[in-house]
Amino acid sequence: MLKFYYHPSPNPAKIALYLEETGLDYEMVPVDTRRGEQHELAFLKINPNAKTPALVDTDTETTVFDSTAILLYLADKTGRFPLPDDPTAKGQALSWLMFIATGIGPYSGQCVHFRHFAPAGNDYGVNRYDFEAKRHWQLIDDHLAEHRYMAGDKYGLVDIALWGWCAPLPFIMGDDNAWDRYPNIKRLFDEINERPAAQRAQALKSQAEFKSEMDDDARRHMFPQNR
Ligand SMILES: N[C@@H](CCC(=O)N[C@@H](CS)C(=O)NCC(=O)O)C(=O)O
Repeated sequence: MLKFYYHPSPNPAKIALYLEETGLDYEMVPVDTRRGEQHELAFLKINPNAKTPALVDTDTETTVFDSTAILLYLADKTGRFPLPDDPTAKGQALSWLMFIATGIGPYSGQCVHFRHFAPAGNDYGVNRYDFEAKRHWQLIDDHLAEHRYMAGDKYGLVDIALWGWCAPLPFIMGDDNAWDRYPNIKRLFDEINERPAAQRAQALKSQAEFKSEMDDDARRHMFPQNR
């Protein structure tokens, strides 16, 4: 049995999609980060980084945190959506997977922070992260202009990782029309959204009550540097 520590946000969404695609038996454990549950001692034993997602594999008593580590762990454990065997294809798949983990995720996250949540007067930060987020997403769009999927010729692990970050793209960019800039990502996002597994992954958020307001209390939990 897999215990999946989840919040309805981009990195956990990757794991929700993987679990739904594979039909693995799992239990969703809500972690309401706007209520500070990521800082509870029991959760820190699972993820000392105090973020979602995390996974406990009770079959092997293994704990895994960080979305990309979880994807690789599950692909290795189950053989579903594996990395390619061919070294060249594997190199490409790993490169794009890590580009999403270390580029798309952190730059988009900081872009959201400075654009929507930091106190006013951070023009330098907004400019820096807006530029880097746009540059990263453009590299993905350029790649998808030449390739139907992120790695190889079929839907796979890297597409699953990318999907997690696609839904908030207009919010990240602060632009309701942001999809106009990224037609190739939109094509793949729409294709994945048609998959029943993606619809089940999106519906997971309705299985628990997550706080939606970003009030002062939520800000204290999410941005502890301001305490
Ligand atoms: N590198 C980590 C990042 C995890 C992360 O930033 N998770 C966010 C949700 S997308 C979170 O739990 N934020 C709560 C907080 O920062 O307190 C991963 O890929 O899992």
